[in-house]
Order: sequence, then C-alpha cells, then structure tokens
Amino acid sequence: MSNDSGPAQISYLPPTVKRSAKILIAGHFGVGKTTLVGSISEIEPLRTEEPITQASTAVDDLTQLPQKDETTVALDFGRLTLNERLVLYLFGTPGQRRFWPLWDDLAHGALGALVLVDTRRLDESDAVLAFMEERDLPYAVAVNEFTGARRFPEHEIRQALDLAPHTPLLLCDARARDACLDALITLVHYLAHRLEIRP
Ligand SMILES: Nc1nc2c(ncn2[C@@H]2O[C@H](COP(=O)(O)OP(=O)(O)O)[C@@H](O)[C@H]2O)c(=O)[nH]1
Ligand SMILES: [Mg+2]
Repeated sequence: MSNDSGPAQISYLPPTVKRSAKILIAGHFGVGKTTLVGSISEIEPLRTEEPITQASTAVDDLTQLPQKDETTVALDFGRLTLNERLVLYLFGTPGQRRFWPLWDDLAHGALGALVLVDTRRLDESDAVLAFMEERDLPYAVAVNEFTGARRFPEHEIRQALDLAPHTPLLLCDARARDACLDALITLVHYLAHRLEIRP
C-alpha cells in the first residue's frame, strides 16, 4: 500500500529492522486517537470509521467535538519505523464505552500504551488509566492540546490524573507529525527503561 499524501512514503520495511513492538494508542472518545495514527503512520492507516448517527448523540458526549462526524468502531492501525532496528505497530482503540470489551484483545501482546487526554474532560481519562493499571501495561500520557482548551501546569494535570512520578507526561497536537513522533519516542524510551531493553 502506498500513501502519496501521507506523512511518509515507506511501504516496505528496511532489512535492518529486526524488532517490532505493538503499541496501543488509547484514550476516551474524541480525544484524537484516529487523528494521531493518521498523522504518524508511514503506511496508509487502516481506519474503521463509521458516521456518527443521530442515535449516538444521546449516548456519546459530542459537546466539545463540533467537527466530529465519524467514530472508530474497531481499531486504527498504523506503522512507524522508529529507527533502523525498530518498527512500531500502532493500534488505536475505539473510544466509545460500548466498544471497550475490544480493548483487551487489542492490548494483547502490547508493550505499552500512549494515553491521549483532553484537559477539558480529564475525568473521562480515569477509566482509561485504570484499564492500563489493572493490566500492568506501562504507559505515557500525552495531552492533546485542542484549540481553545485551557492550559494547565504539568503538576496540576499530574495531580488530576493521579499519575505516578515516573509516568511521562507530555504535550502534543495529534494533527502534527513531529509532536506525535516526540510522544512515541518518549514512550519507547520509557518502556525500554522499564523493561530493560534497547530501543
Ligand atoms: N483542534 C484540534 N482538533 C483535533 C485535534 N486532534 C483531533 N482533533 C479533532 O477532534 C475530533 C476527534 O478526533 P478523533 O481522532 O476522531 O478522535 P478519536 O475518537 O480519539 O479517534 C476530530 O474532528 C479531529 O479532527 C487537535 O489536536 N486539535
Ligand atoms: Mg477514533
């Protein structure tokens, strides 16, 4: 598969790549998971978006998401060659609560997760972080800075999310490839340190 308009043009993995890691891109509904996988994948991302229907508006909170007209119903899948040895396979989770039973399958074999959060709806991230904690899946947290969202100092976000001091917390814009790349590099360094492997 090629992607002429995408962020990168690599279709085949370089022969030097010997290791792969499965990474979960997690977060609540509308936090920017599909956007992030689309920004960073070097292959055309597999997207399983469906239009949001009228029936959904009673169930899903769309108040902060005026432009959101599609939602992920199974997963987002993308690929990122991080360096000459390591490729990441990115699995974006479906955000709506009724799809959460799928998360266990998606998390199977994952090395860790990047959890996206939105400072306008931090409480919605509690269940996402609890999922990671319960499964002992190491994670980093990336604040997807939406236009117009209030900015908070890092320590306040850490406190609100009850993050452990060692959990990486960073800012990103899910639409910007470089910011997403920085977030994933931070996560991989953290995982390498936690799991004592060389990235
Ligand atoms: N302003 C702004 N909008 C964003 C950003 N990331 C995502 N969006 C928009 O927010 C909506 C939800 O994003 P989406 O990636 O579908 O969220 P998902 O449900 O987590 O997969 C979409 O309309 C995106 O265009 C961002 O960083 N800034
Ligand atoms: Mg999505």
